[in-house]
Amino acid sequence: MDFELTPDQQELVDMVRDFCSREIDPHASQWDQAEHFPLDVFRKMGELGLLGIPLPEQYGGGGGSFVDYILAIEELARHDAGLATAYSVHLSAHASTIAAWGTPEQKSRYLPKLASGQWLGCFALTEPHCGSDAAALRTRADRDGEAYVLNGTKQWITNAKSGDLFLLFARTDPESKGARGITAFLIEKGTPGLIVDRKTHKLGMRTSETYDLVLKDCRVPASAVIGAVGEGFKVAMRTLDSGRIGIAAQALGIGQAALDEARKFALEREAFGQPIARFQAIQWKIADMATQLAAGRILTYRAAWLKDQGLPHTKEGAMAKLQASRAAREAAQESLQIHGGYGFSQEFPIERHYRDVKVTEIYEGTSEVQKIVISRAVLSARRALEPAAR
Ligand code: COS
Repeated sequence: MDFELTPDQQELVDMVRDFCSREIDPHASQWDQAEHFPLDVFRKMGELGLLGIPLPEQYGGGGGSFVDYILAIEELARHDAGLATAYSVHLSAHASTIAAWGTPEQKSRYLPKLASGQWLGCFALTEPHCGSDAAALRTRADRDGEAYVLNGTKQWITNAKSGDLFLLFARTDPESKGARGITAFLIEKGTPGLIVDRKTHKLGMRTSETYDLVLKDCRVPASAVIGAVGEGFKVAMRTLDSGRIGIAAQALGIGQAALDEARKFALEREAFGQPIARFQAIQWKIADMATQLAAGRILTYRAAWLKDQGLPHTKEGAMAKLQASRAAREAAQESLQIHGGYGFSQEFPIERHYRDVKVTEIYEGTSEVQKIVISRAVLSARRALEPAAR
């Protein structure tokens, strides 16, 4: 068992931190207020190699591990959680799915552009009537000769406005119900009938752009299918299995930022003649924040490590997300409380972390969905025999 980062991993974290302090920290608050997604800064992350960390080298990726990606997103989220959302969707939900399920043609056509940041990727599963119950999706893809014609509406699509390529899930068997008869497609920007529609104005993560997507007689060639026809739900679930580890890491980054701010404020702010860090009421909050985040971090790194070993990680990823997002939300809440009235103002970054963190308990599966995934794994007879289920 080894709990240390390798020298290369430490160098990666330092590099991301240095990049963020130069390119992101001076602007993060202003981008948040303006709901601005800084595409130019995102592309610079491509120049640094961050957008392709775990993608195969033969397609322009870095050939690194999933743990490396987790370390990068955690550090990025400490500085700008909205950019970390764009990063997670682009690399984990989108490009990594192409690497895992794409044909050689799809990989050579798309991965180099995605790894370099020339193209931006999106993931379109959720619809207005279904989020947690993903298998209830209604978007249709009807076969017409050598093509499919898609109709439907997708919601909560990160990166949609600036996006170049959409990984989208639709029902190819009109008779099917639930998880069967769903197929995944890769649809390029500019395809007639692919319409980026209403913008969603959000509580937090305001540096990531979120739009509805409407498909109106959108015709794509049969070669746009990724994975086998009818296997789309499995593609989506496998993608979310690892995506959730990334969201756990993102939550840890936000939670760490909240803890950092709490520490700084508590050491500087004086009340009743001494720094408030001297009061046990504050010390206990700091201790709880640090401990819960550390627990989330261990679960997150372990889930990422399992993925790197090619071992099952569905339950472990769900556990990581459940714990890390809860710890981070509580850390943001307590950090704001430590700041007192200042925490409620825009003068300190904690109000942004407080708004940003909430969605980590909602997207890529709510905490309640994570509990469904975990409890099913623990309760199933086969899984319950494994030591990891204890
Ligand atoms: N990996 C591979 N296959 C999986 C899987 C996984 N992690 N999870 C489920 N499947 C397969 C099942 O094996 C089953 O296949 P068979 O019919 O061949 O046996 C099929 O998918 C249906 O599985 P299940 O019956 O468990 O599906 P449910 O409709 O009950 O859904 C949950 C289960 C709730 C876990 C799923 O809908 C989910 O994750 N929802 C949240 C979606 C989400 O995170 N959305 C956010 C989008 S991005 S913001």
